[in-house]
Amino acid sequence: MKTALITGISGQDGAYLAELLLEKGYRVYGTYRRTSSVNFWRIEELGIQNHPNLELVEFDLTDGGSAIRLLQTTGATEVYNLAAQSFVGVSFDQPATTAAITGVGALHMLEAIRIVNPKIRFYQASTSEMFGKVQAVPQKEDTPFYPRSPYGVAKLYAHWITVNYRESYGIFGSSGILFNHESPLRGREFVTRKITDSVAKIKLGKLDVLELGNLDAKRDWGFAKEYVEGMWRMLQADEPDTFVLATNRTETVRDFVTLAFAAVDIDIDWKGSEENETGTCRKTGKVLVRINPKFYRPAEVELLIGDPAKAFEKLGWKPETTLENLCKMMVEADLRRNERDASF
Ligand code: NDP
Ligand code: GDR
Repeated sequence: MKTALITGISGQDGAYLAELLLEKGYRVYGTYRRTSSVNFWRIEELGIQNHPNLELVEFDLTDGGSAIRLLQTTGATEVYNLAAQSFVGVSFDQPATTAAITGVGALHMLEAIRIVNPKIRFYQASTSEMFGKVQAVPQKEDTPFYPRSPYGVAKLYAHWITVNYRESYGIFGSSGILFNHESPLRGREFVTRKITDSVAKIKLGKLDVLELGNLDAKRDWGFAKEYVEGMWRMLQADEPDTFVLATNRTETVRDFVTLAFAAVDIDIDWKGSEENETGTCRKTGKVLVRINPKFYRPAEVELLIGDPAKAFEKLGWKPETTLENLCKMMVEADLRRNERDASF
């Protein structure tokens, strides 16, 4: 039986990856952080929390010694490093914490691999945020990096230290440069899920207006469940490498809002510009979306669109779910949750 370790199992990707590896017959160790109230809602929604081959272990990525013990005690031969302070907005307020977890955290895992068992295969969760300020369109593996947030800078360190351990010590370290991927399990602080949850609440009369920041930002949004399959494929390849996973389609935040309202049969009419822009219901004239500058970022990534050709060619990976279907799936899940639970 293959044994895998996933850091960050309480997050979106950790939950989907655990589900996938359990289906493939792996023994899975998933790490979570000690907090005053640990929350496993994602693995509970997937129904895997009591799976006999799943073991949850307490771990903090900032603790290098405990990374060594973790590899010694679990005997994992594949390590997926998904844990991170992953919210770009927060990284501007907590840059040092972000650097320690999101950047140096990857080094702790790589050092532990070098010490405990250099044959362990390592996946690093890199990100399109490393491309940041547009240097080329679409972005691919050889596009120059220009991160625009403390999060992006920290991830760039983690990416290069993975490449460095591959080249210096022959460690099988692969880096997946994943563009935004979403799902009903996405955290509510991220824009897609904030939108789909708010649209569900507006539809059900639980919320009046959705407040957002930059509506012009363009993102390449895919379905998370398909992206974790790509992570797994990277660690099954003959050689460690760097791969972009993306859909090669980009849309604005405004477009995603329009799609989400369309999923509940509300037609949105956009009026005004910049801070005064509003989205109104075409039928009733009621303002349902407005700008709140508090959601603007000190520096923005304006346009992301990725070319996943290398992943298709070398891994046979390609995205399947359209943005329309992804958005509908998320709105429907949020409608169900909001209907079921009055305090949701
Ligand atoms: P989430 O924010 O949903 O999950 C992050 C996970 O990291 C959580 O389980 C969190 O635990 C854990 N974590 C945070 N800090 C620590 C720490 N100090 N020690 C141990 N665990 C910690 O992220 P996603 O699932 O969306 O993303 C997974 C990874 O992929 C992240 O590294 C992210 O940066 C990266 N990524 C994500 C993309 C996306 O679009 N989703 C795109 C590209 C890269 P807790 O629940 O306790 O907070
Ligand atoms: P991102 O995702 O920063 O791309 O990072 P997020 O959903 O937070 O923002 C996407 C874009 O939407 C704009 N935006 C808003 N964002 C949020 N969160 N809330 C708002 O109210 C809002 N209004 C407009 C943002 O300015 C931005 O342009 C995600 C994370 O999952 C990272 O961990 C990952 O590495 C990247 O995707 C790829």
